[in-house]
Amino acid sequence: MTTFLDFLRSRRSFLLTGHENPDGDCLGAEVALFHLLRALGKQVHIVNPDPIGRSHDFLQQHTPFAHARTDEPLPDFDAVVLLDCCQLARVGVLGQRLQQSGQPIAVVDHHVGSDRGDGSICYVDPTAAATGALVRRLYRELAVPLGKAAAEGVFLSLVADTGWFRYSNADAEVFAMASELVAAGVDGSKIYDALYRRNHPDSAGLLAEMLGKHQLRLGGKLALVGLDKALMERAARSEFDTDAVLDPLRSLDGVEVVALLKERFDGTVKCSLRARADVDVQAIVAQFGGGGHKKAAGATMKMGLPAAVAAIEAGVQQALATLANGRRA
Ligand SMILES: [Mn+2]
Repeated sequence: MTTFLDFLRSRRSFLLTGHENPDGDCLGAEVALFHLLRALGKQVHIVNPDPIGRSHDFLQQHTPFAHARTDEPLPDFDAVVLLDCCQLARVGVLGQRLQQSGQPIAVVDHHVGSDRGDGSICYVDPTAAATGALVRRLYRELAVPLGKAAAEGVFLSLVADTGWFRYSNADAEVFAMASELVAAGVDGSKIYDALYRRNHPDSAGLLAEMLGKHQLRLGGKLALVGLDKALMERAARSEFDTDAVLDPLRSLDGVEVVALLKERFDGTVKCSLRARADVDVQAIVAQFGGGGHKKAAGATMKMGLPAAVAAIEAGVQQALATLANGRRA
């Protein structure tokens, strides 16, 4: 932590970035760190590999976001901070450009093993519910008061990664922070509406179609949905968040693991796993070079959709068997 704070103090201009298709935690943490560094008198730019999605565009009211899907040169910077991920490989083409810059790379993250990523300076705590919570701690360490825009960022991080306080990672720190953020003027219901109540009219039909494709396997312990390229393309056109299929499947009695597999145009499959009980899904995706948390993890699998479905089923089956053996022992 001290080394990390010294790093923030010693550098002049920062480029903040995160993983491809940035989610609420990534964006919220970027917002909070942007305003922290500005309060310290630093120059700061947020440049993400992808543009900000429509549901998160309210953040741009108080915080400027750029993305690297243009030919524009990068702003000047003498430090990079990777948020909510630890590998330049997850930052798309921008990752290579940042590596080539030769500037030091720092990591703020809460994923398992992130201290072994591409950062030369790390502030990593896998017990933290969200990356935004780590940035909130930095404000305290540096005795910088949290402004309204940064408070919204931290709140967004917390709700994104705890499923609006429903997951087991919603610990005392999360609720204490949330209480303080609401007291500071964050309007949670306004943020909820901005995120989830402006969906494209096609969304209901897409959700029904995707849920209709679900299969229950392994005696009902695995709920799995495979989405082919054509359906993914239609979802992208309506900016449909495919994660919406996870919760209804997670609600089924007896389901221990939910798997969402999305076919991509480069021939790979992006898989997302969610565990309801004791299964460690991070260990399952690790076999395919993925990562994440014990109860929520993902990987990019270099194989076709049918092969990926079979591989995930085998991985979950093995994990369930290991768990059963452990319980018997
Ligand atoms: Mn996160």
